Formats: sequence, C-alpha cells, structure tokens
Amino acid sequence: MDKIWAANMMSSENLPDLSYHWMPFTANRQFKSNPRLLVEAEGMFYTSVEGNRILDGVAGLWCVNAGHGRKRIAQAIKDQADRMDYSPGFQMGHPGTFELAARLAQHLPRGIDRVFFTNSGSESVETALKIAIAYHRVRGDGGRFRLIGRERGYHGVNFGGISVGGMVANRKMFGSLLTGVDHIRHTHNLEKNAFSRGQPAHGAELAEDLERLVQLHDPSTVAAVIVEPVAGSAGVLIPPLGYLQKLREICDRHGILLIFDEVITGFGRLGKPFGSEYFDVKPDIITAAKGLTNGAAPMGAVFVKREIHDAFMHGPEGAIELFHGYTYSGHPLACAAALASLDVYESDGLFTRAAAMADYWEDALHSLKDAPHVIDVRNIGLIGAVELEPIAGQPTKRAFSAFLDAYENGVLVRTTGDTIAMSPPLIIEKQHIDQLVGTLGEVLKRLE
Ligand code: PXG
Repeated sequence: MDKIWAANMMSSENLPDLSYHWMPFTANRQFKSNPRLLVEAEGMFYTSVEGNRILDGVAGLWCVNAGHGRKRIAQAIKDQADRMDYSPGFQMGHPGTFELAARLAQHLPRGIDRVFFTNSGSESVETALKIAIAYHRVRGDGGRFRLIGRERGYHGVNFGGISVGGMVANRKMFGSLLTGVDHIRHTHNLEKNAFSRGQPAHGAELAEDLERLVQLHDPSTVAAVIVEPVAGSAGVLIPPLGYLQKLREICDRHGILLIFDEVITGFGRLGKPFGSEYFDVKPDIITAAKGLTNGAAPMGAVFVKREIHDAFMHGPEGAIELFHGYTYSGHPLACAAALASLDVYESDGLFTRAAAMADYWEDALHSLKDAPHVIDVRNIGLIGAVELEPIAGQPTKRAFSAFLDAYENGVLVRTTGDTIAMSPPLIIEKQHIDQLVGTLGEVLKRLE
C-alpha cells in the first residue's frame, strides 16, 4: 500500500524531499526550511505531521464550510470512483451534472438557474467573462467588449482574472494582460470606517466611479462589471451600505452585465446561500467554487441568468453554442462531492448558520480593538479581519509573524498584507471562537 502520512510521522528520514514541489503563493525557501505540514483533519481541527491539533480559522482556504472529515462526502466520492472514474463532458454526459445543476438552482437567486461547471474559482471567472462578452455578441451587440473590475479585487490567477483583478503583486510580473479593461476605486477607508461592525456606513458614493468609467469609454463599449460582494483575498473589504445597489443601478442604466464573484461568499459564508441574497442585489452572473464541494474535490461553477443562457440557444440545432469548456467540467467525482455537500449543508442548516453565529463572532473579534498594533477590526457573516499597523519599511512582516505564532499555538489564520483574515467552517461553536480570538489576543501581545 502507498504510504499515507499520519500524525507523528515527521522525522528527518521520513520526510519527503521538499525541493521538487514549487509551491503556490508561498515563500518556498522559508517554508522548506521550517515546513508546516498537515496530515489529518476532523471537524474544526487539523492535525499537523508533528501531531499538533490546529483549530482551522479559515476553513482550509475559505472552502471547507461544513467542517472537515464529513463522512457523507467522502463516501460519495469513494462510491463514484468505484462506479465510474471519468466520463467525457463534450457531446456526452453523465447524470450527476444535471442533477447537481438542478439542485443548485434551488438555492440560487430566482432566475439565475443555468449552470456551467469548471474546476476552480479562477476558471469560473474566465468562463463568466467570456460568457459576458459572447452574450453581447450573440445579441448583435459585439461592440461591447470592455470589462471593468475594481482596485484590490481578486478574481483568481488566470489572465482574465488578474486583468480585471486589482492586486498589484498578482499583476505586475505578467506583462500586458488583457486589453480593454479598467478598474473602479476600491472602498477601503480606515479614516471613516475603522472598527465598523458589519457593513461600513461611508462610501456608497464610490460606486459613482463606475459611472465615470462608463462615460469615459462610452456605455456602448462596456460588456460587464465584476466585483466580489465582499473582497476576501485583498484583506476582507466589506461593501459600504448601499454601494452594491448603486453598482446594480448603473449597470442597469447602461445595459452592462453585473458579475458577482462569490467564490468566497457563496455557500453560506454570510448566513444566506449566496451573498447576492444577503445584500439583496441580484447580479446577472455568479461565479462560485470552494464551498461547492466543501473543498473535498476541485470544482467551480458559473451561475447564469436564464435569459443570458437562452440568448445562445439560437442558430442551427446541431451547432455548438459556446466554444468553451474543460476536460474536467462536471467531473463525476467532483459532482458526487458537490451533491453530498449540498445534502450536508441542507441537513445541518449550514446555509444560514453563519447568521446565528454572527453576533457572537462580531463581539469576540471586536474585543481585540485595543490589542497592540490593531488599526481595524471588521466582520460580516462568518468572515473577520484584524488589520495591523505595518512595521515601518517592512510591510506584511508583522501579520505574517502573527500567522506563524498563531500556528505554533494551535490556530490557523490567513494573512494578506498586514491584515489577518478569518473565515472558519460554518459549524464553528462558541468555544472555538473563544479559542481563536483568545489565541490571537495573546499573539498580538507578543508581537514586535
Ligand atoms: N475569486 C475569488 C473571489 C476568490 O476568492 C478565486 C476567484 C480563485 O479561485 P481558485 O479556486 O482558482 O483559487 C478566489 C480564490 C485567501 C485565498 O486566503 C483566497 C483565495 C484563494 C486562496 C487564498 O485570501 N480565493
């Protein structure tokens, strides 16, 4: 049998050679000199290869919404692997994709019920952008090709996603990116909104920046606007009250599609199935991934308004309507994982559980207000962030030190810039929140 790594197996002769794997979004040399390897996971906790239990404060990477080790999901994947490993998705199908799309439609905002499958959030974004541009073209409005994103937006790492995205480090190394892209201003404003609970009061007017760009380029050239309802990777930026509504109004005024990137906010993170419902703003297209399979298999999806889908369903019946798709679109194992995840979310009430925990979460996080170095605490649903004053001349270092210290002390968080971000599994209990925030409070006291 192949070796399966388990707790307490770390020793110099046991450890694989770490040099071959070029790790994603990682300081490779630093990591390999002091690796953090996880080998087991159950409920709210990971176990490291040294045998330490680590409270998962980020649901893996914002994806394990129902907590780890869900037997129903594991069993569904095993059963599917035994029955049929793979089936082609082009001009062929298997029942799982159709069943899953219909199940998903029950949880989506009304009218957004056509589903295209991908394998990741990044692929969902590329797919959504392509559908948006092609939609205008199939309607005879092919002059609409421009895409508008937002500063500090994160839409994955492929060329479309980094082009509409607004994280400088993710863009600057990679050449000219897509043409025909522009960005509205981000909404982060500590002077006015620091220590807001939930949606900040100030900044709805920043949506007017969209009107400015639309007028600059002429509305007839703009295909779509893409934003995260809550920006995650750029440091948990919560939309000001009224802001998303204004974006919707401006898009409506000019016939522009609004895409919500719900890779993070989908599947219960805010206490509703999707962020669109939470904010009561209906986009035209929603991108998703992560929680779709509870992180147990790679899968993404694009949810499209029925009219958009239907606009493609003209022309000869034997013609392919959309020249787009992936070898693994709707992979049987991922479908099995997603169907079982929906079962778990539904039976455990996880689509709305974040709403029940949000007040306790908020109070606990805001107890860190006066801890050393803290310049902001923000929260929404089961998302939280603590922003630290950067060390002069060494941005990101202070938050990363906090991440390392927390990990050493049994708590996993994420950092981006000098912000500590948290997004625990939605099964979190009060005692876990106490442990997470308690450990973080101790860490902040120790920080340089
Ligand atoms: N859109 C959004 C809004 C995301 O948050 C992606 C697209 C890309 O998804 P994939 O599956 O291609 O990675 C994401 C991914 C973090 C973190 O800690 C966030 C993501 C990924 C890794 C880390 O902030 N979000």
